[in-house]
Amino acid sequence: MKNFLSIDDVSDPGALVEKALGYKKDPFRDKQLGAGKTLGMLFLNPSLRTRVSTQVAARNLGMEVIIFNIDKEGWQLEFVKGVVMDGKSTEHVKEAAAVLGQYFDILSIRTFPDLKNKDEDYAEQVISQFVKYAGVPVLSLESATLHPLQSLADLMTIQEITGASRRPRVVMTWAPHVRALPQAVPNSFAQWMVRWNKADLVITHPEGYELDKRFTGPAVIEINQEKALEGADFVYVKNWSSVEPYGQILTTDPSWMITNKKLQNTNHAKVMHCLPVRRNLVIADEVLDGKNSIVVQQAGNRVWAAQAVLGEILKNT
Ligand code: SN0
Repeated sequence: MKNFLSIDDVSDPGALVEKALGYKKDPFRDKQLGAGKTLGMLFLNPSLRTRVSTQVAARNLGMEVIIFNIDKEGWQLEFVKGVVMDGKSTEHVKEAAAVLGQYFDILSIRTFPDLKNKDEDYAEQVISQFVKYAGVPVLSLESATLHPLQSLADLMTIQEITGASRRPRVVMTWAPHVRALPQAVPNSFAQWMVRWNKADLVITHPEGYELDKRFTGPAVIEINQEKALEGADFVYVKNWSSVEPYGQILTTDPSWMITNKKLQNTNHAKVMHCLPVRRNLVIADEVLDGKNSIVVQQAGNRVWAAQAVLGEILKNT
């Protein structure tokens, strides 16, 4: 593996899930693999789980980590080519990425979309320029349209709970929110689930919240949430803003919130969310505090997912 930007960088998702589960059982089995290597972590946006779990994962492999909150502590970066830089931005990504590539063996980046222009966000103009100019492997810590480390941890969690039993029914449901959020988590989850092909994926959302087909592919879309949830083994809850028109809140209908009543006709479904989650807006307290919630286990698995990916990249660096 060279870069890790999406599932397209993964030749065998099932094997990567198994590798992550292996690290969970034996965290230090490759503790020399990253000795003498440094991971740079650049944040253009906030992070809790991704930041800390990746740092722990890197340490388990013997790596050094340097974190840079470039949005708060760096010069304002320019990403547009050929502009006269007489405005707010001080430094072009061409120099910034190339320089950072001199300091690290692997460069990781978190960058959210602006949610203003779909073409720009979906072209991944921030992370793709780091790939172009850094000259070292680049690892996504969530980009404008995808969150692959999250998705790997999600699959790992489903695999861990399902084991060798029958193919589970996984329902990803939209839930209300007060802010316009990226589509990165649902896009990525759908893409990984489809490619992994070890579960049946159903996506439910109010009309108008259709995700880009390039990520959801053959997944079943059901706009009746109650019908979608019937018989679910896993309910993956997430808000996202609309794709068309881009980045809008079309409804905040509270009846889409996940409550115990909503879970009544599921197959004792386990409830997942990438976190952070706004209680009693997205998911009710009774669910998050109940026995069906696996959000903490899911977040815990972020370490092993990050370790599996770093382990793969380190093999080639
Ligand atoms: C981000 C998202 O992509 O939805 C990060 C998820 C890992 N979530 C948020 O930005 C939540 C913001 C909020 O105000 O609740």
